Amino acid sequence: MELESIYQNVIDGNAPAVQAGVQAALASGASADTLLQDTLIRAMQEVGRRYEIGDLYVPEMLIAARAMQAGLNVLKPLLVAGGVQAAGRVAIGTVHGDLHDIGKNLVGMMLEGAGIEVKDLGNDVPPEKFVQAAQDGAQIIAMSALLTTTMASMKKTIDALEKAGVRNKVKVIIGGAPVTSAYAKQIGADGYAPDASSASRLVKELIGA
Ligand code: B1M
Repeated sequence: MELESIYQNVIDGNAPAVQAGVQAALASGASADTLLQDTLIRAMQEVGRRYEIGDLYVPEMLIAARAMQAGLNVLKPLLVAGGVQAAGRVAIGTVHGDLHDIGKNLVGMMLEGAGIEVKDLGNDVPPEKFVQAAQDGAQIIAMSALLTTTMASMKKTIDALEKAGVRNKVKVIIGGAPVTSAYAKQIGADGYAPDASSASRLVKELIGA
């Protein structure tokens, strides 16, 4: 019941209620994983579905996203707990032209939980900023895209890394709802992960941690 009301409050964009609901659910024994997968993520999927059929509009999608982020902020200490520090260095960002950052934030949290140092470049990140992060010592460049139209920025970023002479110093991984492993191969990325926990496994594999 408590979980259903959190689910509904995400859809309704009621951030304070989501924050309080997640805190209460944790206190009464719900697991962070259940809250994440079965409640917060499921609610955002429903928001996307309603947007698609014209039941919700962009402003409502935005306040729902803020409400989900309020829940994620409560879960963050649990998702990142127990990590051994600095098993590797990752620079993560949502690519140029793309403002969606919840999935990217979640991937960043999971990586931190796996003991990886994460530099969050934010959203709408131009290729030059990823290049700078590679020059500053990131071992992995992690790019997220939620729009089919912004996936092309991933290829542009890989081209920019090559042009700057740092492509061979870093591994590049990509993800986000419209992204596939076939696309990763096509643009010459080193890996693709469909969700946050597999992103963390992939990073560990690539850096040999
Ligand atoms: Co927009 N949006 N949105 N949106 N939005 C989608 C993505 C969309 C699918 C909705 C729909 O039509 N059903 C659609 C994209 C269609 C397409 O191109 N294929 C869409 C659209 C069209 C738009 C606008 C163009 C709408 C408009 O203005 N007309 C506009 C674009 C703005 C821009 O970016 N330039 C827009 C705007 C927005 C808001 C700003 C209102 C808001 C984002 C707020 C924010 O992020 N701070 C928003 C939202 C909330 C969504 C939906 C509803 C939810 C996205 C989300 O946060 N999901 C989304 C519909 C949907 O996804 N069902 C939609 C929860 C999150 C945990 O999942 O991000 O998929 P996700 O991340 C997952 C995996 O993908 C993966 O791991 C995560 C966790 O498991 N992953 C990675 C993500 N990045 C990864 C990186 C990795 C590995 C894994 O390695 C590096």
